[in-house]
Amino acid sequence: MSPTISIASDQTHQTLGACPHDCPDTCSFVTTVQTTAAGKVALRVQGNPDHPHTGGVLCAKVARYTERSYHPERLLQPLKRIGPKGSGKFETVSWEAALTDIAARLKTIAARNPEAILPYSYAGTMGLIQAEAMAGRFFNRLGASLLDRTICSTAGGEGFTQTLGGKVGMRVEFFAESKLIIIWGSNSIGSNLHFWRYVQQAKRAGAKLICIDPRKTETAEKCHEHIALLPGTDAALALALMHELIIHDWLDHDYIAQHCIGWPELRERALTWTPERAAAICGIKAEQIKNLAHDYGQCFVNGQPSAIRLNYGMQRVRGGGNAARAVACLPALIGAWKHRAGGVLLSNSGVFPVDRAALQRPDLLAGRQPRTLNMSTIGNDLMQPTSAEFGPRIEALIVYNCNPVAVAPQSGMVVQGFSREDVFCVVLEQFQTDTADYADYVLPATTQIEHWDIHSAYGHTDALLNRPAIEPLGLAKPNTQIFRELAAHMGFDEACFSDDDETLCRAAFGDKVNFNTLLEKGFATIALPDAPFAQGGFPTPSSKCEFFSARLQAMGLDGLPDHLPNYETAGSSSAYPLAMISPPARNFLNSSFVNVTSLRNMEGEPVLEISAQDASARGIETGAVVTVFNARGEYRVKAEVSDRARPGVVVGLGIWWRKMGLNGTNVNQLTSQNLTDLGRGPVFYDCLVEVSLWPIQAPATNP
Ligand SMILES: Nc1nc2c(c(=O)[nH]1)N[C@H]1C(S)=C(S)[C@@H](COP(=O)(O)OP(=O)(O)OC[C@H]3O[C@@H](n4cnc5c(=O)[nH]c(N)nc54)[C@H](O)[C@@H]3O)O[C@H]1N2
Ligand SMILES: Nc1nc2c(c(=O)[nH]1)N[C@H]1C(S)=C(S)[C@@H](COP(=O)(O)OP(=O)(O)OC[C@H]3O[C@@H](n4cnc5c(=O)[nH]c(N)nc54)[C@H](O)[C@@H]3O)O[C@H]1N2
Ligand code: SF4
Ligand SMILES: [Mo]
Repeated sequence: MSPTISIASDQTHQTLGACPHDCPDTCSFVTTVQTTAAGKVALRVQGNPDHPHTGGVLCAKVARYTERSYHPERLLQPLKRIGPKGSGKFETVSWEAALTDIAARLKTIAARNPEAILPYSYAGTMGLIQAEAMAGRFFNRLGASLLDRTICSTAGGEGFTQTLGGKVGMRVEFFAESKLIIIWGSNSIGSNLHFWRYVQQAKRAGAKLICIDPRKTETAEKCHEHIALLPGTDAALALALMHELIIHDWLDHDYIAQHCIGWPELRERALTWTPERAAAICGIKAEQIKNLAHDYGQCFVNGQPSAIRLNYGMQRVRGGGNAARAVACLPALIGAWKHRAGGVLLSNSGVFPVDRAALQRPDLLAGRQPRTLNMSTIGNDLMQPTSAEFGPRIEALIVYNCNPVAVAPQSGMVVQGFSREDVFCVVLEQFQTDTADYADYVLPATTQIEHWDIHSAYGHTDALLNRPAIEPLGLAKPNTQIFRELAAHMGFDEACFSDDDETLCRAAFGDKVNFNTLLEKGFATIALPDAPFAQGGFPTPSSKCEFFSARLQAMGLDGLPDHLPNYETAGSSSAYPLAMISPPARNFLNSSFVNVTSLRNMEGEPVLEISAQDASARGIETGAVVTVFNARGEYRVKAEVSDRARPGVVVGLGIWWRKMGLNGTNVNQLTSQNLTDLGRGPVFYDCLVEVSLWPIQAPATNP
């Protein structure tokens, strides 16, 4: 089957692909390719009009994907470090020289203990093949340490798994039919644009929109109500909402009796959460909670569907897992699941029949059980000596699809770890990121229009196929090919290291998704019921919605959801009185695209949003350079006095590259390596700071 789907003219044709980025929308796209004497050139990338969720539209970032692929600073040759770590000084080397030396170094370390080698990756590409397919085989065969990939979603994911049984929920398209949509901890317009299209349809049909977010985002502005609570107080709000449902008897007693467990216990807990008690914690008016409950309760009374769109914004705090659990309980209380346009959606990634064992081949561990290290504490872990508890000191890092020096918490320590002269570091990258600056070898990787991949999604329920539109640029290779060749240099001769990328794509879903449909249309819809839990049947051990979780209790944890105060609670420290959150920027994708000039021009420069009240108390005006600091470090940035920030909360938007920061840092210089209550996730939005005009006498900086 040829990758050409239509002939647009003599010289151009179109190839179907999928957006690789860590975004709930996983768009289907069409690349227009021109064939020239010098080879194929991708002219543009556009949304696939035939894919309903994409609707022919891409976000501003990926509409400029060719600018990324053909960027003058694309890494196109293997590089070897010649300057000190972090200096970014490299010379070009041949693939053969690089792979020979890397294999020799890894063999020496593995001969002592392969667990001293750590793969470090996340969702730079969400593709199942360029992410962990060949890489998983390689590291399993090697017996390297395993990585717990917690940096984004494990707290909420675990909260949902303990309550509903998995990352499952409403089908996104049915939000268009909801009568009340609560957007909770998500800036849909910025980071889930195609969901917002369904919200617009619902709004036109009369739905009420409520946004729950400390920041007055572009999404909050367009909703009918905005509840600007303090970061990390969502569980208190959810419990007080339950309180109101109980005292007004806006409860679906049948649904609760048939499809839920732990109601008497949850009822008792919720009755302790009066709106007044919660309002004091959330920093809002009790009236707002009562109104929210009224709107939610009235949907039950009137038999109308109400839907909650959670995203990951509210679970990046100490109690994030409990907060997600509390919200996951709400639809069952009013029987919202009975409607296909009712319920809650955090992620639908759990519905995809991905055959991870076929891709990553854990059997290659051959009985070995390597330790698991948490990616969210990489700063600490790189500084650990060998010990019985920790195991061997980390001697080698292989980083791909991730930029930890910019995105991992408490970067002062991450940088210190990556600076270790005795850690051998290889980075597979498309660009010279903050992390690549610390590599011994940088290996050039292809972009999405240069390789095969296959995708599940987390904001809709279609599988997608991505076919290469052009040949790899320069000497760049797909991650899979790099790991294949590295395997050969290590002497790994298992047949699975010869599987090509198309074979891997076919193995991802086996016969559970029709590969011919993917080849022809670029996407295939997973067959699912319209209203998955209308009759209960949750994928929990009890098949019920578990208000009370016996599994959590068995782990020594609270069996019921509760509000757990932040590690760093606003107002609790006089030295650092402001809570800082650092949510995604609209024109970047985490730290990706920061180097694409047109997008950076739209985003402007790094800023700290601060309320007029907090700014004037510090003599700060828009445009002033301020220093944002706490005991972990300092970040220098321009202030923007803005009503997007509520009093007591400052917003450092987007994960800028450190090297573009005024003092070579970004927001993560300030965040901590504390972990969430469930899922061992990071607490990016549980972070107290102080802000002063610069220059000031900042306290001595601890890493
Ligand atoms: N344009 C763009 N899109 C993206 C990304 C990006 O960087 N840029 N990142 C992608 C990734 S990796 C992810 S994980 C997804 C999801 O990314 P999310 O983390 O869900 O990001 P947002 O949709 O911005 O929603 C976060 C919102 O939560 C708010 N928030 C912060 N703390 C709290 C809190 O304690 N409670 C509540 N209720 N709200 C809080 C923030 O102000 C922000 O508006 O987005 C993806 N999409
Ligand atoms: N302060 C703060 N920090 C955060 C967050 C926050 O909200 N606030 N959000 C967190 C979240 S939700 C997430 S998911 C993480 C994300 O953090 P990361 O996983 O690091 O995501 P990106 O910043 O997009 O970086 C991905 C890198 O992968 C590279 N890449 C893309 N495709 C390929 C490929 O095919 N091959 C190779 N070799 N490389 C590729 C890109 O060039 C890019 O440099 O950041 C977290 N950090
Ligand atoms: S980043 Fe998200 S919205 Fe943009 S093209 Fe990719 S999947 Fe679609
Ligand atoms: Mo994420």
